[in-house]
Amino acid sequence: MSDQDQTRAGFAAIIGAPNAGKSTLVNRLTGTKVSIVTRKVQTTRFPVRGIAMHEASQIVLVDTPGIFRPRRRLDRAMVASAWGGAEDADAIVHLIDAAAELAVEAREAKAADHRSAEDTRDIIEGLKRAGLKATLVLNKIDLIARDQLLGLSQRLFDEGVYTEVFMISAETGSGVDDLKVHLAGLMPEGVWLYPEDQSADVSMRVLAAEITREKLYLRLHEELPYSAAVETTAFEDRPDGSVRMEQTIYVERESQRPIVLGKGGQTLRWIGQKAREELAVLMDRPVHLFLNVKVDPRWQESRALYAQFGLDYDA
Ligand SMILES: Nc1nc2c(ncn2[C@@H]2O[C@H](COP(=O)(O)OP(=O)(O)OP(=O)(O)O)[C@@H](O)[C@H]2O)c(=O)[nH]1
Ligand SMILES: [Mg+2]
Repeated sequence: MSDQDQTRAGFAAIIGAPNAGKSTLVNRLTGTKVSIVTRKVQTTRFPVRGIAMHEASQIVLVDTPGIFRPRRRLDRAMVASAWGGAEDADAIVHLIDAAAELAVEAREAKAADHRSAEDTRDIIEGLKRAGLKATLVLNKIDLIARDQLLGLSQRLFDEGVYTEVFMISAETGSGVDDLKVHLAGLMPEGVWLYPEDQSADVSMRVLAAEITREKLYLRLHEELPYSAAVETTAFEDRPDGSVRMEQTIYVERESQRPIVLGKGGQTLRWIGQKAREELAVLMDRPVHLFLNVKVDPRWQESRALYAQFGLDYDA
């Protein structure tokens, strides 16, 4: 076997503030949708694995929940799992929304940019405390002028926690290939952890629930805050080759049920239709999807839900 044939495989954790573009990057690197993306912060709730190949290297990308100052139980579990993903990884990517950073520096920032920059500071401090080194990746460069990036990357690099800097747009794909080559080189020598043609490691039940949650947010991002969850309660392969699924959307308050249903049930129908269409393409077969809405003020306190997503209830 020549050097070229030596297979490599390992884990690369993508950490960053909420909304930095972590899930967009993981989908881009794997070339498929493994993780849902929305304009809302705190979209990703549990680590999702996407698998990318470069030559003889396999990179198992761990898309983590955003790291921020946690208040509720679900927040704590999400942040703990993000750090857990980083500590166990062979490579850590710290993804930063460069547009938000620059807006703060230019004093043109919105509240969300300030939060993002504060979370970035916390992550840098966390890396320092844990003695971890990361690859710095500045994202959303499609939104900013190139000449502003140099100063920003220098200032961040001077923190002493980064080994390399990349500038990318996860959305357009600019710079992403270089990053992939770099990560491939950081993977330790070893046999592949997944078949070469597999691009995700997330159960269809969970991914299906995530896709419905994405449509829910897409349609109701203003009206319905963070307080919804989706669970796939039945998943059945039918003899005719189709799949029959039932899902429950949990909301926290009775007043949120009519919002999800919409007038004459049309909002729920739209969500179901969009989710079904995407699932049919993803699974390459017809999908029958049945949604119902339940009010459960305590879904965020349900141990079963945490277990389903591999989160630590007691974090
Ligand atoms: N303009 C631009 N927008 C981007 C880019 N990457 C991501 N976005 C947008 O940023 C928003 C957040 O993207 P996500 O991929 O969901 O971010 P995330 O870091 O996974 O967010 P959480 O899961 O909430 O922590 C979405 O609206 C994306 O379309 C980029 O390179 N350029
Ligand atoms: Mg995400």
